[in-house]
Order: sequence, then C-alpha cells, then structure tokens
Amino acid sequence: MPDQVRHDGRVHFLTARRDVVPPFPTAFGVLFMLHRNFQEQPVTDLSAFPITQKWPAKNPDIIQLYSLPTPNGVKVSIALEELGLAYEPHRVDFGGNEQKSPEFVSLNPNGRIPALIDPHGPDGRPIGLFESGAILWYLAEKTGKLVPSDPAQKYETLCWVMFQMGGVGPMFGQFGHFYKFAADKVANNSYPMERYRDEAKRLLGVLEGRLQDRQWIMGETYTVADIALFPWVRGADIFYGGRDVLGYGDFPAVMGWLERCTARPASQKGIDVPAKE
Ligand SMILES: N[C@@H](CCC(=O)N[C@@H](CS)C(=O)NCC(=O)O)C(=O)O
Repeated sequence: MPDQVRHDGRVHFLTARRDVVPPFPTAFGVLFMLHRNFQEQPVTDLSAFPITQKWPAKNPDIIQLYSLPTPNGVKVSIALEELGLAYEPHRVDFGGNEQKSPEFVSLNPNGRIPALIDPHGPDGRPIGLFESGAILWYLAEKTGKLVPSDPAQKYETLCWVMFQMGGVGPMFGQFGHFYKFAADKVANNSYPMERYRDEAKRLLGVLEGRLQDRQWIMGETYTVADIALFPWVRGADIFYGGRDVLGYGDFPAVMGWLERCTARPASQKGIDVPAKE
C-alpha cells in the first residue's frame, strides 16, 4: 500500500511506520498505531547477501543459519535454541559440495559450515558471520546470555571457547579423519592416527581436570564454552566410533558433564538441525 500523507494538521502516515501518529491520542489510537506498525513494518532486505539467492529466506526478519548437524554446525543451532531466538535453518549439502559454491563462499570465504546472517545486527543492520566460535560469542554478546556478566569470568569463558576452537575441534577432527574416514590410506602407517588419538586423549584429560568439581565448564553457569565443547566429545563417539580407542571410561567427570549437556531440551532440539528434507 502506498504511503499516505495528509496535511490536515493531525494525521501523518510516514514512510517509517514506527513514526505513524494516530489521529486521536486515546487508548484506541494507541491500539490503532500498534496494529498498523505490526502489520506494515518493512521486511528486511537481505539481497546484499548472494547466499540468499541459493538458499532463499522465507522470513528475512529472522536469523538465517547455513549449516549441517556436524559438531561445529550444531553448536550454533543449540545456542540459538538455548537463547530462544527465532531462526531459519538452511541445509548445506556436502554431497553436492555446496559449502564450496560461490554463493556460500560469499558469506564464508573458508567454505565451511556453519555461517549465519543476523538481519538485526549491530546498529540494527544485517551482519554475516562465520566460524562457529565467533558466532557463539556474537550471540552471547547480543543477548547477554550464555556468558557470565562478571568480566573476569567472561574472559575465562572465552579461554575455554578458544581451547575448543584451537585444540579440541582440530585435533578430534584429525583423529576422526585418520581413525575412520582415511583409515585405508594409512593402513601401513599408524603414526598419524596415534598422534591425534593421543592428543585427543590429552585434551580429554584437560577437560576431566576442569570438570572435577564443576557442573559446567564455568561452574554454576551454563555457557557457550559448554556448547562449543560437548558436541565434539559426543561427535568423536557418534561419528567416529572413538569411544573405546579414546578411553572414554577413563574420564568420568567428562562423561557426566556430556550427559548433562546432551539432556538439556535445547540440545535435544538443536542437535539435528537442519533436519533432512
Ligand atoms: N573452525 C571452523 C571449522 C568449520 C568446519 O570445519 N566445518 C566442517 C563441518 S564440521 C565443514 O564445513 N567441512 C566441509 C569442508 O571442509 O568442505 C568453525 O568452527 O566454524
């Protein structure tokens, strides 16, 4: 509907609907204004993001997530579920190498999931993000949730997110590669598998120490550090079948924490996102 401007001194229908002024300052007028604003807020334009050409947004006013249910992918869907933020998941098909398509790479030059567009980023403008740790941190800062408010605790949380991003993720990933996916390529050389197996076990030992007397990585508060880490400990078992070779039984505190993390309703919802069509 075109904008109406009536110069009768009282009624002003302006382009920005939040500026619409009702003709009478009564309760009815307020309702009238809210109704118009609710109905006619402009829809966010995401056309500046080429990824939306391949994966069109049904609702461009909510967060757009480009992902798969892998350990890195589910970190973001689990955080979004914990935060209760509305989002639209788009499935990126590795079979078709879609993560390397020009449209995907336009959002993440590294060609890996997850990536995300928040239509309501800093200053209310759309923002594109990649790297799961950066996305988790962004969501925590945006909402002030899943991170302690105390500055020192906040940076301690960031240390554990980095521990996952620089340690657990890459090392567990390489372990899975040599133990499961490329086992035939290293059949005559056990060194690569052993190297990453031992490093993964060492990292599990670090986590075991941290979780000795703590419910969560940061103690009483469930944070993005838990969300960054637990999908990898779960994934090394589920995706790589590494439970025995990594000696999960030797890490009882980690196993208890993994159970607590996985049992959370938001984890249960986020763990299979985006679902198979
Ligand atoms: N450091 C990145 C790693 C992302 C990553 O490795 N994603 C994997 C799935 S878990 C991927 O997209 N692999 C496909 C590929 O490498 O082509 C992050 O945490 O976001």
